[in-house]
Amino acid sequence: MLDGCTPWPEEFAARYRAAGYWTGETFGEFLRERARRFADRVAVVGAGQRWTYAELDARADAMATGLARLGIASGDRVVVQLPNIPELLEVVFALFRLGALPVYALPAHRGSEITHLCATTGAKALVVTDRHGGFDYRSMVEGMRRQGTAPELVLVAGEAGGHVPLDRARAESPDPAVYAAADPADVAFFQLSGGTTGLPKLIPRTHDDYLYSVRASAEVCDLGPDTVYLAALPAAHNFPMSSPGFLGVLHAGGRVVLAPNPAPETALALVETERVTITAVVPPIALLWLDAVEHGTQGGRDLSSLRVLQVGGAKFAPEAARRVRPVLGCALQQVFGMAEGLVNYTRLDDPEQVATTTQGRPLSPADEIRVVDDADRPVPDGEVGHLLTRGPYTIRGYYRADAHNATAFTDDGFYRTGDLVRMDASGNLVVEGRAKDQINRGGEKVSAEEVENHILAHPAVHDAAVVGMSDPYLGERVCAYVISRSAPPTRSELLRFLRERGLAAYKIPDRVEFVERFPATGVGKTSRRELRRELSRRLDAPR
Ligand code: OOB
Repeated sequence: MLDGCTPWPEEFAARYRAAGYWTGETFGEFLRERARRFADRVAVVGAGQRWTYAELDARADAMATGLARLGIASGDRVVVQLPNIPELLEVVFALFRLGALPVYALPAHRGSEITHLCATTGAKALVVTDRHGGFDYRSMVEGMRRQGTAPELVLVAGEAGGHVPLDRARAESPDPAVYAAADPADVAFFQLSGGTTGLPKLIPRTHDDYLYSVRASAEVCDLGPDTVYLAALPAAHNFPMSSPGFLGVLHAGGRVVLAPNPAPETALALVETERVTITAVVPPIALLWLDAVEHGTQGGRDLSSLRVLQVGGAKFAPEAARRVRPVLGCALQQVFGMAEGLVNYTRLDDPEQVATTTQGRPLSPADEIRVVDDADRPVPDGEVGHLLTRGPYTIRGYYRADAHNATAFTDDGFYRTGDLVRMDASGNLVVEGRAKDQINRGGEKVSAEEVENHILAHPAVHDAAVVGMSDPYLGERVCAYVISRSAPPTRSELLRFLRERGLAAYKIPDRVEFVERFPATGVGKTSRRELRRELSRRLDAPR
């Protein structure tokens, strides 16, 4: 396995192979085989384009050949930061053909995150789009160039500026000599963790483990050639990629429709015109859709094709969950997953009570679940504890992170999810809270420590503590407590400072409180728990 990664112990690998979970297929072969089976069916629709399976396959070949001529070879890492456009699929399958490894960044990431991803993975190239969501990615790259942190090769979809246009990278005729066979047991790509530490961690996923989760997810979600899946969330995230996501849909021979954004007027129009059957959103988007259909501008839409709305990434309140069927006329499926592996689903034939009040049960019979107390002892049935997990598609370690891995995993290889859950009598998990220093801002994960480090870089800041504050719409927002030196920066100055450091917009604090000192724990550490309490008192106080 790639240096810096933790393999599954041989006995587990042998077991997963014997059970038929790990089949030895690679992503390169996956598309090839799908293209043979479903050649003339439409595979992907988006940004004014409509490609069949055969076209997607041919484009991946042409792009692979072009990328090889630009110097990309087997084993190279390439940071891919593309919005929901068909080229995202073309590029990643081209990289798989070459045996190169995509590093999946989200469109919301900025210079700070992209620099870190490029550095940690030693990326050979970076693929971005020109503009998306009001942001110019070329200027981000230029900023990185000035600091000497951009890879030499930068490909741009659209108007390339001074960079290599993606459209011109494609070779006229494919050269099969450049394709390289990958080892199915080895790393296929990197996902990004939501993070609880100073810098986001990289998650190495293998062909064997990820393709298993894709196949099993497609089955649990009952996908088939008639499936039309709307990718409303950014497709590089694990949820719309593999739970069952666009990969699950390609596995089943269905059609992937890429939405440029999840706004109700964009996404629900696509549901109507493309006859979408299943889609996936985070809770705040589900709320927007419910309101837009029930009380707003989208009431007249024909959503009759929609069979399943998947909601996950953050806790979906039961009150909102119960509105899905009456308002949208489809089933609700809750999805509680993580880029590290484990994905739980409520099943499509579950009683309404289960679908609206639980976060489902593990995808695989081989997923091992432990609910434990602070000393790793199992809690009594039905009680809340820390969720630990191990299984055929859950990583055994982050990339190049030995010190962090020592605490993020148990000695026997269970991943400490940081989630507080209870298992109800039906065997389904209910997420009750979180023990990790992470803020879940409507599904977007923010590491408190990462944001604190950026605030601490401000010369007028003495200390910083970042906590989540509850929010009716996003679930949580980001609040920064700051102790300043003699001349405190203004709020807006501090926020501008953070933006200029190239921090993703969703990590920029929604609220800043300047204080004299922080409450301390017994040993004198800053008590984020006490700060959260203080904050909720403040928010509850009459103005
Ligand atoms: C998904 O993946 P990540 O890596 O962005 O975040 C994982 C974390 C979980 O550990 C948990 O804290 C939270 O997000 N989470 C949920 C949840 N789904 C994820 N918390 C409560 N209820 C849920 N339904 O977010 C992700 C990956 C694959 C599929 C779905 C979500």
